[in-house]
Amino acid sequence: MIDLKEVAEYIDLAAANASSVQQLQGKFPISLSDAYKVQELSIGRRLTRGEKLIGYKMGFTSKAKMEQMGVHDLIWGRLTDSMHVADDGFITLDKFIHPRAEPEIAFRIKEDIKEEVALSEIQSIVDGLAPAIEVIDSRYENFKFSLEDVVADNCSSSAFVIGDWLSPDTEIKNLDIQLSVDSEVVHAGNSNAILDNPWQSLQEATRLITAYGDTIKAGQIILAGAATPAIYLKACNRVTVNVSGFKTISLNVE
Ligand code: OOG
Ligand code: MG
Repeated sequence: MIDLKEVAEYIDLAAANASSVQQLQGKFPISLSDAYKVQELSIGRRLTRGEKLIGYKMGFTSKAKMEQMGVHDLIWGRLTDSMHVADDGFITLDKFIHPRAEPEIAFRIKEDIKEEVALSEIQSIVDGLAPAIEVIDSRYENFKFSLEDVVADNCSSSAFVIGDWLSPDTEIKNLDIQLSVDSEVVHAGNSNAILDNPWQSLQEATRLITAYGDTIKAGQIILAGAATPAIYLKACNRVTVNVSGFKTISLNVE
């Protein structure tokens, strides 16, 4: 029997020490449902250390991401307050293993959500929309993982920047999105790359997260998943994300 607490400690220590570990296969071969349990246990360790759960993230909601990482299933992970970086703030490379950045859209949830919400109703559960930069940092060697590996590793979540919240009526479909490094556009995409409609990602989040047994709470944030491939970060990079109609946001790497 694999002790899921031991697997959670293995992943949590890799993240806390910013040092990569071997993929679970072989050492800890676990099922997908056990991988979600490991995620909960490893985030539980962070919550015990005083971090607060402030939302969730969706992953592999675009073909660009699925193809870049070789995983073709929707996944979800948890966000804590310690992952939040102010717009135009800094991250320090030595706190990460091999961080990458990607452009996202964030939803702020208006009311507690305990069950799946239909796509036709989904806008009514949001009170703010914002552009976001997600920093992902797989705890596995060479940024390589299986579906179970990445889920156990909290879907590579490591940091995120959120722009100013705009009204929930703001258009988020069919918007141009640009990911730039040092003022050069590295990836250009469209918000409809996120499940053909970014609202669909929030719909899936309500389905998957409530099926697991979590309540998405009023005020929490959901990241919709990247619209373009991610890029590796290097010292002194300044990353910006522009989602048309929203103010450009940025992240500095030191
Ligand atoms: C896994 C997380 C995927 C997204 O936006 O699709 C993700 C990874 O790529 O390391 O965050
Ligand atoms: Mg992401």
